[in-house]
Amino acid sequence: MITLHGFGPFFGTPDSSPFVIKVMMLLKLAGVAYRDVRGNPFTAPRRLLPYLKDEDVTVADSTLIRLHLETKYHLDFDAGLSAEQKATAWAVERMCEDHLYFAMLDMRWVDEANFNEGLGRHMFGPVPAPVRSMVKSMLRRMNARRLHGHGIGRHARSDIAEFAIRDVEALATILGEKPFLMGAKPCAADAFVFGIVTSILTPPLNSPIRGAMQRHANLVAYRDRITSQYFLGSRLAEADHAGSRPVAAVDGPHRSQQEKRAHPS
Ligand SMILES: N[C@@H](CCC(=O)N[C@@H](CS)C(=O)NCC(=O)O)C(=O)O
Repeated sequence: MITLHGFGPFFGTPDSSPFVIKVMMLLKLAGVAYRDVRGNPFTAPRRLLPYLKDEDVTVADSTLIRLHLETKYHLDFDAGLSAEQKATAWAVERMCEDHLYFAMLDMRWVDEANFNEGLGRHMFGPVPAPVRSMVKSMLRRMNARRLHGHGIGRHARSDIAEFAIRDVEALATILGEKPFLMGAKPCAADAFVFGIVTSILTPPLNSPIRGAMQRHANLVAYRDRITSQYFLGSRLAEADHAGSRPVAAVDGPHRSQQEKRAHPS
């Protein structure tokens, strides 16, 4: 069975990382059974989570995981989309992964009040008390350096928010009244877009980015729709992070009956 290494649930979202949520959703769309365990980014193949183990293969990076699933399980998460829709979906996903995500990192890690209320309070329980505050400061510095290297971290927080709000407006416009980004069925890009939308909306952290997202009823409904369709009842939103949790696969829309027989979930 596939093992997914993530961080664990956070404030009612399936995981504190939108990239881990992306992989969870891809696995659910694929209809492939998996279990998720608490991973350690310091020992992860690229020092980042998520990564997964599928029999003797280890795949690090959510997009490489998508490609692995599509190849090994004969799937096309974008099946039925036109070439233009595929290109739009890819561009939206890149905007969210390579820009909006970094604005969210600033909101969660660098904004001190949000950090103390959110990650600082809820993510460091397993770290031994004597070194906890040192580890917190070290990780905050690492994330600030990551943002500086990206470039966005060189700006004032108000400018970062303004850039990110443009992303939110673009997302809301592209989604429109459709249930999923490209229409009636979820495609690959929905996996990360859901991850980032729920990560920004769900924790009660204070940021103009979250405020902008809350003002778009279609994005809130999108978060609620995907949560109830794919994540409720899977125990993922429970606060209990201990140990590994087997997760029931949800039959995905992209697998043929033949493929389901070949790879029973
Ligand atoms: N490109 C990677 C990004 C993964 C990533 O940025 N993971 C972050 C959490 S959201 C991480 O592991 N951070 C740990 C660290 O920076 O030490 C993917 O698509 O999987």
